[in-house]
Amino acid sequence: MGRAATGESSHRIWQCGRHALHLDRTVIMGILNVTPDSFSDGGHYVNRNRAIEHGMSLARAGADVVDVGGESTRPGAAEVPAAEEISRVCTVISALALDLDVPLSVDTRHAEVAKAALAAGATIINDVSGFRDPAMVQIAAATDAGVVIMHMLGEPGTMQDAPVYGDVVSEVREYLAGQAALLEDAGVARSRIALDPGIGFGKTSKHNLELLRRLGEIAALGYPVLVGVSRKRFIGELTGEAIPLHRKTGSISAGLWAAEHGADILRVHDVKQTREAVRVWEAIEGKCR
Ligand code: HH2
Repeated sequence: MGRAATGESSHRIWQCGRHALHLDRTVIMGILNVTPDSFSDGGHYVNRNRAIEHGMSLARAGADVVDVGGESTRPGAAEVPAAEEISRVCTVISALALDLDVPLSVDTRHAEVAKAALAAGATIINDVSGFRDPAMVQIAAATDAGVVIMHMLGEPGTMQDAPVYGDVVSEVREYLAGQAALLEDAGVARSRIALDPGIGFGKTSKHNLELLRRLGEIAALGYPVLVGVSRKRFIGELTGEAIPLHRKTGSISAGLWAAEHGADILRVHDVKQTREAVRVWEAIEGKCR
């Protein structure tokens, strides 16, 4: 069952338009890539009907949010013209918004795409470029959408070219805190903001592991924390699985570890398996059901 609700709550919530996502249990964000070239499922859901069916199946499998993306951000991916990205995501979002009561999020770096997606029915802007573009900040401020501020070093095309940090966790935390303050100054309510360390975005495997190990330092900022480890390269490096589709077990392990150490929202491809793993872990933890 989805976790979005309307109305007041004394629990921690992430407010995304009319949806209030309760964070007393882990929120699962299912990934729907309407792209020909995403690193793990590129080309699977370019067809509109297949994409819509997959979005519905993510919700049936237990996704609390469905995150729709029309541009791959894998290292070296080609940039997509905004009109093409809009046409990919908006037809799918508007169809899903008619049938689903889980919140829909748009995974985009482009302000005009975010604007069109919100008009089509999305209630979350997931910006992997961390609201660097003032136009994106303005759109967030002019609406009541939830926002995900993600940290990325540089640009997708070059971000994996030997990324260097002094202390990766402090630098990512400082960046996220600064961007959250910027959005709040622009008028975005604190309750709408989630932070994401951006696993794999301008980070080596060592950086990714350090960020996960010290996730509590990011959670200590007090905002909901989103983590995306699903099928990523560092999981393959650890398990020896070169094929992203075969990285489910490693992804779920990392996701559960993140949930135990401060992640409120897990962005995943394998919703059913992650939902089951989280359910068992939460029962052992004694979290309410
Ligand atoms: N990772 C990807 C895309 N969007 N958004 C957030 N907030 N956090 C992430 O870790 C994140 C993200 C990359 O994964 P995927 O969408 O599967 O691949 P691609 O970018 O190739 O479409």
